[in-house]
This record gives sequence, C-alpha cells and structure tokens, in this order.
Amino acid sequence: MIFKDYNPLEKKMLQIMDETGTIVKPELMPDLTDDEIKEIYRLMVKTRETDKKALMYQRQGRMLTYAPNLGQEAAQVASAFALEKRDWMVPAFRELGAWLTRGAELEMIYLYWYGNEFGSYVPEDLRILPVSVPIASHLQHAVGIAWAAKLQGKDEVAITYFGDGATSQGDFSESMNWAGVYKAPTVFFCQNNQFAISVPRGIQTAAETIAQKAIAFGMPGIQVDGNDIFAVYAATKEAVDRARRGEGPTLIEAYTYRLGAHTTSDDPTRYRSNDEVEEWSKRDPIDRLKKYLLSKGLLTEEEEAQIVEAYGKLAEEAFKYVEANGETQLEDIFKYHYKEMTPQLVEQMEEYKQFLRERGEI
Ligand SMILES: Cc1ncc(C[n+]2csc(CCOP(=O)(O)OP(=O)(O)O)c2C)c(N)n1
Repeated sequence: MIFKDYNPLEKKMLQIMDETGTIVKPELMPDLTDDEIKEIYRLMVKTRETDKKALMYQRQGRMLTYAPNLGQEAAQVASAFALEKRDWMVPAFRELGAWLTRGAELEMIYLYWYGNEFGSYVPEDLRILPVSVPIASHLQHAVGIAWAAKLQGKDEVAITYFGDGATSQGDFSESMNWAGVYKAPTVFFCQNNQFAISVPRGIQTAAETIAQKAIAFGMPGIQVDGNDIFAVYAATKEAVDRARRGEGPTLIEAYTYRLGAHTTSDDPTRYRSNDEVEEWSKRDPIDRLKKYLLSKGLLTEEEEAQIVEAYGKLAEEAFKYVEANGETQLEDIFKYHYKEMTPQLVEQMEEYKQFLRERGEI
C-alpha cells in the first residue's frame, strides 16, 4: 500500500527507478513480469515514433494540427497498462501512448488529427471516449461513467486524463467533488507537464502540488515521477484496485515535462529557456527504461533499432491509408454532433454550402 506513505501534504514524490535506470525503491517494485516491462517499452517506442511522424506530416502541410507527446510516454503508457479491458478511458487530447496501449488503431488516431470525423469513431469494445478538447469537461463524463457502473453493480473503473491547467477549471472541482461524495470508481490522472500552453505550472495554481488538491475532496492524492514507468504503474494500479473494491476515487499527479510544443500552432521558445528543456531531456522516460532493460540483459541495441524501424514503418503505412481514404466530407462536420441533425444544424450546413458555392469552392 503506497498511498498511506505518500501523504500529499508531505510533498513526497514517488520514484522507484531513478534517471540512471537504477531501482531505488525495490520494496515498492510493482508486480510486472519481464515480458510486461518489455511490452511497456515497446509501446513507449511506438508512441514516440508515431508521434514524431505525425509532427513531421503536419510540418509538411499534410496533417491539420497536432499535439505532440514527446517526453510524456511513461505517464501515458504505464498508467493505461494498469487498466483491465472492462475499464473505461476518458481522454483529453495528449494521450497517444494511452490510446495505443488500449489497442486503438493508429489509422483512427491519425484520422482525427487529419480533421476527419471518423477519427472520433472509436470501436465500442475499446471503451475509450473520443478526444475531448474543451479543457476538463470530460472529467464529468468519466465520473458519470464510473458512477453508473457503480449503480449497476459492475466492477468497472474509469480513468480520465488531463493536464495541470485543467485543474484550474470548475469542471475539475465539480467532478472531484461528485466522485468523492459518491465514491465513484474514478482515477483522475493528471499529466503535470509543467505548462498550460504558455502558462507555467507555478502561476497556474497556488497549490504547492497538484496532488494536494485531492485532500479537499476527501480522496487520496499522490505525486509520482511521471517519467518512471514503475512509479506510474504502481500508483495507478493501486488506484484502480481500490476503486474496484468500492473504496472510491484517487488523484494521481504524474510529474513530467512536455519536451515539444503545446501544439503545432505554438512556439515554446517564447516562454521557456532551452536550458530548461535540455535539463528535462536528460530525464527522458524512454532512455531511462532502456538503461534498465540493457542492464538486465532484456534488450540489445540491435533489437532497439529494429523496434524503432518497425514503428516508423507502421506510421508510414497508417498515414498512407489516411491520405488515401481520409478526405473530409463537408457534411460530416455537421452530421455527427448528434444521432440526427437538429434543424439548426441543417440550416447552418445549408448556409455554409451556399457560402462555398458563392466562392466557387463547391
Ligand atoms: C474550456 C477551454 N478553455 C480554453 C481552451 C484552450 N486551450 C487548449 S489547450 C489549453 C491548455 C491546457 O493545459 P493543460 O490542461 O495543462 O493540458 P496540456 O495541454 O498541457 O496537456 C487551453 C487553455 C480549451 N480548449 N478549452
């Protein structure tokens, strides 16, 4: 039981593996087999390579916009790895690693960033809600799903992902409060990547840590090293297990860093120093796990190169599919808000078509 030793008031951050890939808290090592650890590594590399390609396609003008995940792979993959298939994932928009860990197809994810509505058409058995851009609004959905599961006597848990900035939104407080009062089996997973676009975490909230916000809502909160898969996994697993046992929600703050831009429309050099980025690059979550695997003889440099190459190819194939099939239909933008279009949406669509006709675009 980790939570009882990590009272958020004491501002202790859970770290099990340090930056050199050394296990510094062997007594807290989670119960993962070597194969599972390697699977986490593969998923992190998959995230990194497919993320890099997406960014490249956007820069080539072939993808609409993109929110990079560089540096956050451990937080995403290791947390999603702690879920069961029957659990629910309620994402924001910077969770590529969690999507891939839950088994989402890259084609669908790329379609979303390509601007195609079918990128939000998630196969039902994955139990993932579509991307949610309005900050923190989806936390309400996660609590609703969790509470419904509880009322129906199902032992399903909902995890929801959000950033440090989202914790300043009213929806965050409302969702945390509801989950606390009704013991809704929810895991609130905050990727504290230090920025909400250009606003640094230090002026986002006066709370000393994000994890401390749990106290007000009567649930455990824990800050973990978000670049350490073992810390992320151990905390998430404990949170999921206690939620499933009926003990209620948990807030996890994964302390990490967004190494890239907020989105492809952002220029981070305007609000942070290269030295800071350089410092955090040394804590790269994939390098750290690679060091661990190499030291245990579970990975070779050759094998790593093969894995990297294979995922690069996978990304190329997926994007080929998207470019061949993903052309956006004008109607789609209006058609999928509701099961059926409301009269207002029909009117808006007609108006827009007329506008395009006048411009000679259709
Ligand atoms: C309700 C709402 N307000 C503002 C925005 C514009 N916006 C998009 S991303 C973002 C910052 C979010 O920061 P954070 O929650 O820390 O997540 P991160 O982007 O760092 O992953 C903002 C303000 C939005 N999408 N929704």
